[in-house]
Amino acid sequence: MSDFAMHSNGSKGFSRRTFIAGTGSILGVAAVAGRASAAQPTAAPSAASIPAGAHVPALVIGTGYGGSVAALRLAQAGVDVHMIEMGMSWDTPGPDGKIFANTTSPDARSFWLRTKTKQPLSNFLGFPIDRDIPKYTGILDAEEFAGITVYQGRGVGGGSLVNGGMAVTPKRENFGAILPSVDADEMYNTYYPRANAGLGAATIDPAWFESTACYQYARVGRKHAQRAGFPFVFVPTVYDWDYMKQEAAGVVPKSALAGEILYGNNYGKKSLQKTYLARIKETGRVTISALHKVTSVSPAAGGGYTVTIDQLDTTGATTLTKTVTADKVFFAAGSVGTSKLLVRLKATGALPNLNAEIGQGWGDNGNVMCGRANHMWDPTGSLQASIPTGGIDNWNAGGAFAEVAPLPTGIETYASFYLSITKNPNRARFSWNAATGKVELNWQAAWKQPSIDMAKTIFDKINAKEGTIYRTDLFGAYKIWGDHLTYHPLGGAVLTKATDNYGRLYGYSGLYVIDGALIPGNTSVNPFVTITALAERNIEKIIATDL
Ligand code: FAE
Repeated sequence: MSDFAMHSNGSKGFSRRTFIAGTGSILGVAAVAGRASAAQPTAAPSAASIPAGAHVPALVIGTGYGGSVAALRLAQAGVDVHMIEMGMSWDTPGPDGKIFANTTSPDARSFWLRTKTKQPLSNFLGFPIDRDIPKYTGILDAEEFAGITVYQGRGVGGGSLVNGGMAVTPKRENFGAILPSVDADEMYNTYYPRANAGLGAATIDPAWFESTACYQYARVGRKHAQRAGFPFVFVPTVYDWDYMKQEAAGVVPKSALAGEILYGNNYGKKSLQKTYLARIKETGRVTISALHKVTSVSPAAGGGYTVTIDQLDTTGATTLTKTVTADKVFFAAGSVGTSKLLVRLKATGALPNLNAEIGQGWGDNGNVMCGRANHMWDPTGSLQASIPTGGIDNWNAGGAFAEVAPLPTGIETYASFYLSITKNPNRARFSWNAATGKVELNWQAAWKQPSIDMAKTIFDKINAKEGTIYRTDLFGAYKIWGDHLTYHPLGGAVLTKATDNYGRLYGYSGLYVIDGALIPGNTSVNPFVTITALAERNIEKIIATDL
């Protein structure tokens, strides 16, 4: 079984050997060299990967927003840092010449250890569109809990590899409800600007927005919003707008205009790989171990912490378990990753002094999706830029901010599509199930109802005004609401509850949380700018006082 085609009908004939040779990292290349005819590839250690027995001053778990900010600022302060990332490095093209798979043709690269895709839009015209793929350490994880599927990025760059790139700073008037213990003046004067500059956030050229075919869907979305009395607001993104203009002019390879997004953008998007992680590389003080997963952190006999790490191959199997020590450990594995680790380590006795707030206060940022069916005389366009650029703001009146999202199918769908962020008050808790050896989340499917009600404050009104109806074919047969998922997990180790006001974990000095787990469930808009800004604030304080 050395060929993907033998056990997949969705792989488009990828050969496993060529695929692994071409994709992901030095690890992948080494794996091929070492296993030519073996059934399962084994990832050999690359020169950069952390050696067993190593001692590092600072170890960062995860390479998303929080982890990248922490590593950059520590390195700039003269601290040597090692980052541990369970996903691949995503720096080498596959046999098709591209690093990332297209949204319209998912393959092995698309999903984290699944044999079938689990696309957020599961249906089209009522028909299921998921397909078989080879199991591989792909880029998008659709992690299933009892009541909700949580989508997350896997690889060096975390969520920045797969996300929509909407870089939204919450309205200042809403900030007090988002992070009540954090000084808003400091955030809006210093840390939000620092985060936005570091991320390269920029707003679309308004004149180009008005004229380009690829944002017709957004102009239709704006028209419908405004006719129903709602403000449409432009939001900055981290896409390179000059590049997108060149895509539209046909002079560079297409990415946003070729529907790339969920499984990575080959060009144009300023993921963390192009921003914070590029600057991290320049410091020369940070090494990154990809395909390495932290499984335990516990106090070391001589001070500091013992960290246990599984080295993975591209089937997800552990090929080596390493133990290292670190003076300081930063949990930046994302809201779900950090919460799962801390809950398990507390329950199983590795970190028993963590407090009872660990695992609490988790929310879905009120995510809910829906589509509307437009009239035949109101087309949204067959060419749709995959990067959303605006939203409908009804937060204060109705509890919903709806991003006007693309449906980049390449054909005219006469549909308008939206991801709403709502003021859903429900909060869930992670807990350890000793019988199954797993961390569970007690979110219940019915807890999305407030989100649906809030989204309806916008879309019922638009439908009434336009004489249109909801699409019922995108999330199943006759199902209006995409209420089974979130893209925006937040909380689980909340600021001032599980940690102090700067992310220092209660119970252990030298352990920090520095990612979306700190934020109590909702940011009123898309979250990565707030996660980045909070990390900038916290690491500045930690460097000044703890090192
Ligand atoms: P994150 O970026 O998830 O990074 C955590 C990293 O830790 C990941 O690379 C993991 O693989 C790694 N990891 C986890 N556990 C371990 C372990 N045990 N050992 C080693 N490594 C580990 O965390 N947000 C926006 O603001 N705008 C958008 O337009 C937007 N669109 C999105 C679209 C999609 C499809 C998705 C999935 C998310 C989107 N988001 C968006 C959310 C955003 O990407 C997310 O809030 C941030 O990435 C979270 O940042 P963190 O640093 O908390």
